[in-house]
Amino acid sequence: MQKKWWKESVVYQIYPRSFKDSNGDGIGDIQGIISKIDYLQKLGVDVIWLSPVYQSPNDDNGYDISDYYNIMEEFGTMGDFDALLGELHNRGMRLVMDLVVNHTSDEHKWFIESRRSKDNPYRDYYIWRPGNNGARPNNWESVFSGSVWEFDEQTGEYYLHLYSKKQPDLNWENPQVRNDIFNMMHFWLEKGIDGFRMDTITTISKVTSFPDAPIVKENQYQPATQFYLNGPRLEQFLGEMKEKVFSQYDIMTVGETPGATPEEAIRYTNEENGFMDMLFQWEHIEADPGTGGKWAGDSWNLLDFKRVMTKWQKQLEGKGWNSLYLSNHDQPRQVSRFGNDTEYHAESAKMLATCLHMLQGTPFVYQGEEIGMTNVAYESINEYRDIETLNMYKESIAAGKDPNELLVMIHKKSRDNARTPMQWDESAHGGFTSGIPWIQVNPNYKEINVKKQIDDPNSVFNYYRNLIQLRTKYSIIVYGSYELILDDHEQIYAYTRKQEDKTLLVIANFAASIQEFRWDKVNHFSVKELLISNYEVEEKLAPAITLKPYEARVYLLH
Ligand code: TEU
Ligand code: CA
Repeated sequence: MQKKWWKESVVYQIYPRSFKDSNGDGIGDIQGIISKIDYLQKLGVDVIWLSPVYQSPNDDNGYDISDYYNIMEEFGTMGDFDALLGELHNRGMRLVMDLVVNHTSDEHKWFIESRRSKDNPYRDYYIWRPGNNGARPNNWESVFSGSVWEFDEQTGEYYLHLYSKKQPDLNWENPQVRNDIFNMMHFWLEKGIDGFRMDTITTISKVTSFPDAPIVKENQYQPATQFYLNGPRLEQFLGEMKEKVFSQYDIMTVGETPGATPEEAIRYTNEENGFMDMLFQWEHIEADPGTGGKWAGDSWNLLDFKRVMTKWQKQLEGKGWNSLYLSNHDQPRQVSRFGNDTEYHAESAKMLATCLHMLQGTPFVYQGEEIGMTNVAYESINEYRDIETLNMYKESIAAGKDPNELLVMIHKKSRDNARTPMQWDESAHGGFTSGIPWIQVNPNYKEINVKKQIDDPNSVFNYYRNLIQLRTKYSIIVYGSYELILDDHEQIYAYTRKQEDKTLLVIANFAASIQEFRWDKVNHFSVKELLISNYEVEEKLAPAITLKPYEARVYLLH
């Protein structure tokens, strides 16, 4: 297996709007990020992934870009951006940008031109179709509710938008579109950025006959991922991107790939002829992302989780590379979703981190995760900001659903769970802003905040710090091979990592109850070191040990 800097790194994702406001307008910004680099360095992460900071009307918080070559005014200037990049590089840290090229904003100059007339030179930059006897071209459902087609009066045709109607999909079939995108990527790479996180990259190739999707649910519009996920020309487009752009730089690339299988992942990420370094697989966080199953509820259980993680660990081993994440700006907070955000808040936050960071792959920490930030439950829909949440709510209310039931679902799954302001201290709005934040802070900021944790050796923050340090000291954590043990245990996730004559044993109790860990192979080993644990425990490892609620331990054996 090749050694690579991005395999040895830990990535920290910043959602700039919610990270730190420097000028009191209630919106996080680049100067705010710069003011927290010391903090990030203390945590020990070495790669920062910035969610989009490009110019945008913010229909989807920057994932709708109106100018790829400029910084969003609310976030600062290109000068601020250059300063951030310089500061990070001075400290030996790296910066990865979000690459959002499945779509642009409808306020991008290409789209403004495109919608003007059928013979405009930019017409084919987007996907236009005539109506189907006065109806929409097909029945595909948008990820953000409603149809994927929006009628445009000016030319009497419909344009495709998989996401919001203010996010028209680019037409990747058009070689000029690809060229313009590749040039834009060079612009940022020439500035010296260290890679890209590629937003919804596996949807750029569509089945261009746009057939109706089969009816699988009671709704006017139907999920149609089979016609646009991993589409017919995807690998050709990615191959071109690699040849014309990626291959010319020493960078890190990670694709967002909902619904990808391990087979696809190996094709996309293998070291000889893959297109990207790693991808975000989805199986462990959403059983059924393609059918709008997100709001339907969680069927999460530990046996499934172990099975899915093990499948990805084993199948990619030596062939591709895993990214490791439980949280991002689109997902609920991990401690609320998979752990226990009340009685065992700190214990379960640490346990989840241990379990994830000891797997093979590159760990991603989402802002606030390192202090155990939790889901939020606003009482009124008026406090929500996320377009996906608001569209779903409107559509469901129109269909006669009960608003209280909808709020329950939203409390569990809304993307705004991850987008409440970063909790820096116990002052107003968690120290995020001196003004009024664009979205309300989680009311628990007085208990959960950076200031309280930073000097407390037992805090979640310092646990993350220790975990990240371990990675830099023990190459077995990066490169060791993975083996699941106690396969059928319903509450304990335990596995080993092996490298030469060394073995790492990772034990994580996912339950709020006491569990017995019993492993007959213990006798084959002797304990070299207890590397980390989230309770005070003795170094020794017996064939049977009693695990406290959410207890986690990592042993180095030989
Ligand atoms: O998300 C792509 C994606 O697959 C969405 O379905 C996403 O999972 C959705 O948030 C589910 O709740 C990316 C970005 O991460 C997301 O923030 C953007 O809204 C989206 O692309 C459009 O750019
Ligand atoms: Ca600001």
